[in-house]
Amino acid sequence: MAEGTVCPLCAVGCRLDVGDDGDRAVGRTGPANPDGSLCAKGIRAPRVLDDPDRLTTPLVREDGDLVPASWERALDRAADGLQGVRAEYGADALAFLGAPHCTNEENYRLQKLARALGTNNVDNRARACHEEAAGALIERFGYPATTFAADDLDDTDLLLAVGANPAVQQPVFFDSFVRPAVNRGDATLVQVDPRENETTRLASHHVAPRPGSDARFLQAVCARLVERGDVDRDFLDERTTGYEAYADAVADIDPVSAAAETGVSADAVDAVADAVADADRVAVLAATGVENDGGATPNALLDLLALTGNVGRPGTGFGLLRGLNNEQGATDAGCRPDGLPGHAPLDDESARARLADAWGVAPPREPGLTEKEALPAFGEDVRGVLVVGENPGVSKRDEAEVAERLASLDTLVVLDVFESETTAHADVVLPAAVGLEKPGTVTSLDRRVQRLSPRADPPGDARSDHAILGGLGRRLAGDAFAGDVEDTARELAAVSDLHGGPDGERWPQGEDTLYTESFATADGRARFVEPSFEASRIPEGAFALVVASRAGGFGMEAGDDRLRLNTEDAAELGVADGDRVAVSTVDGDATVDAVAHVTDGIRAGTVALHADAADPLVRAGATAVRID
Ligand SMILES: Nc1nc2c(c(=O)[nH]1)N[C@H]1C(S)=C(S)[C@@H](COP(=O)(O)OP(=O)(O)OC[C@H]3O[C@@H](n4cnc5c(=O)[nH]c(N)nc54)[C@H](O)[C@@H]3O)O[C@H]1N2
Ligand SMILES: Nc1nc2c(c(=O)[nH]1)N[C@H]1C(S)=C(S)[C@@H](COP(=O)(O)OP(=O)(O)OC[C@H]3O[C@@H](n4cnc5c(=O)[nH]c(N)nc54)[C@H](O)[C@@H]3O)O[C@H]1N2
Ligand code: SF4
Ligand SMILES: [Mo]
Repeated sequence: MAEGTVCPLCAVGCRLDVGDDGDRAVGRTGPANPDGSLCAKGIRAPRVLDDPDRLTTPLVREDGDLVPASWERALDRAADGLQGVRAEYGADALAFLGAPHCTNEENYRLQKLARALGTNNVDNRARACHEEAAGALIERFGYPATTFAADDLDDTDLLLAVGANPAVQQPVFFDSFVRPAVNRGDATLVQVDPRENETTRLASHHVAPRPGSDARFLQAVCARLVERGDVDRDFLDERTTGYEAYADAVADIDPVSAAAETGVSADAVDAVADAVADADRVAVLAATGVENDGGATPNALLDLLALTGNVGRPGTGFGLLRGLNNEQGATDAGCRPDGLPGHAPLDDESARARLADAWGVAPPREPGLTEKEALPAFGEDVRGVLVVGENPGVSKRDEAEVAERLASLDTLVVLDVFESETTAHADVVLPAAVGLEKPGTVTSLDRRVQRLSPRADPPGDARSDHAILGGLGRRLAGDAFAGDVEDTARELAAVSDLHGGPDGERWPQGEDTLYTESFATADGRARFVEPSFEASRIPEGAFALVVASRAGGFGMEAGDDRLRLNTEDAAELGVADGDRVAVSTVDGDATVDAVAHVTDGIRAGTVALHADAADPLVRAGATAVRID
């Protein structure tokens, strides 16, 4: 029996316990933190337990104000609100948004409620941080998930980190599995990122394509491999489809013009192609930096792996470096509008039959709205919303717009542990327990499903999301929502091909490496698709903008207002290190102030800002900026 519980913060999945002082966590040995270490964030995780701002009682809106209410009354109000919308406008006027901080069982219950009421409008917001990589993985390999086991990275020869900063964002994963492999001399780390970051220190090679041109760089590497015959012919013949058409298409990409498009030398293309060809085992580590080009970069990375037979063997494959603690599990449990629990397609008849058996009603067949599609429809096609443990009220896209949308709903029910921009618009707020206070399972960034063990009681009248969703579900859909977390876990195991493996093992059914025999596609083969690339244009005199740390700081990190600016560019602009500069969108719609940080750690023509500082620019849709 594993000790302690799982860290409630990030998808690394370290084990920890609450220390004697109640304020700090102590590490417990676990598969993700084999030496029992924690990062600075994890150590502070227990602070939430005694936070005086925790929600401790249900709230309902009366005459414009949120006032305390009994659970009976609050749940009745919530159920009546949602049922009223369904009766008047139909089930597709409801949307269910959850729950990357919640357990697999809670997420399963949430999507079950949506589908039992007749809609596939169920999604989770953390999907957005890996949307394009996940989409490419589904289309090409089958599952939106890391294909390898983190502890197999000690067999890897070449690690390719693209748009990722695991040294900071997944620190214990990095220190447990990446750093040792590189330091032992077994693995080489090559980094592709427009700026240097903390991960760069471990890299033997840092390639900095112009922002927006990573895909072209990687396609040129693939073209080189194809041209030189450095491909795995047996793998291509036996395990893939579409290679011939793909090879024809990349034959048109020549390294010299690709170098001009990307601002990276043709030699760098060759150097990375050589490194890939020389390695027996190649693994990719990709995070939110690959999400900027409609899937072109993740697709090029999957091309590279499939071309060289670097998937389906230990120490090879694609690492989807998930962010929040159960972002992987929320999606696996079915909180996606286009897939059922266990990533079964909506039209999978055997999955549908199992669900109908468990629920008494089959899920709808038509895909629902994604969260991104649902938000603009609030107040129009979407009238009633249930939000579990996320905060759509804060959006990099447009805060005021989202606030207006939330306010225009007929009914909004929110399960959270704190008041937020979203609870401010709610008709009913239901106080939830946090990860350290509840049982269930969560799934790490490499598919490991670990059991939680409650370390404290929820404050006041707060209840687990599982219990709250049970209360709502029984009111709205009857007895299918009875039972405890164990019952839900058994049901999930019965309806999903992925769930129900041994505690602490990876899905599916304890498999460490995905796709050893076949891919999870219709014909069992990995698919090649036509490579796509659209060059982005940076206007004369403007700089390409890179935004880092978009994932925020779990509310614990202060943003930084430094503008990273290349030494040559600074000289040309007459800006010195420490000078205050104004950073504006090209048309001048939005401007932010920043402090120049002059460095060779960013390529010329490109500047970088922390997400907090860049927010107004990002909301204005800026990919290029002017500096004054
Ligand atoms: N402005 C802005 N926008 C962002 C980001 C950002 O940093 N800033 N980051 C982007 C990224 S990478 C991501 S992953 C998403 C994250 O988006 P969200 O999922 O909205 O992220 P959080 O704000 O971490 O958490 C949402 C809420 O969950 C609550 N919560 C925590 N644990 C539990 C629990 O066990 N039960 C319940 N019911 N509630 C719980 C918290 O109190 C918080 O109010 O946002 C994206 N958008
Ligand atoms: N301490 C802490 N850790 C966290 C979180 C947290 O809030 N605090 N949040 C978690 C969450 S929800 C998430 S999603 C993850 C995010 O984890 P990451 O995605 O690793 O986070 P970032 O540092 O935002 O981005 C990584 C890199 O992408 C690069 N990048 C930006 N644009 C491009 C581009 O066009 N091409 C390339 N090649 N690179 C680009 C940036 O320069 C940056 O170095 O972190 C998780 N871990
Ligand atoms: S790396 Fe992630 S899971 Fe591990 S202690 Fe830090 S925040 Fe928690
Ligand atoms: Mo995220």
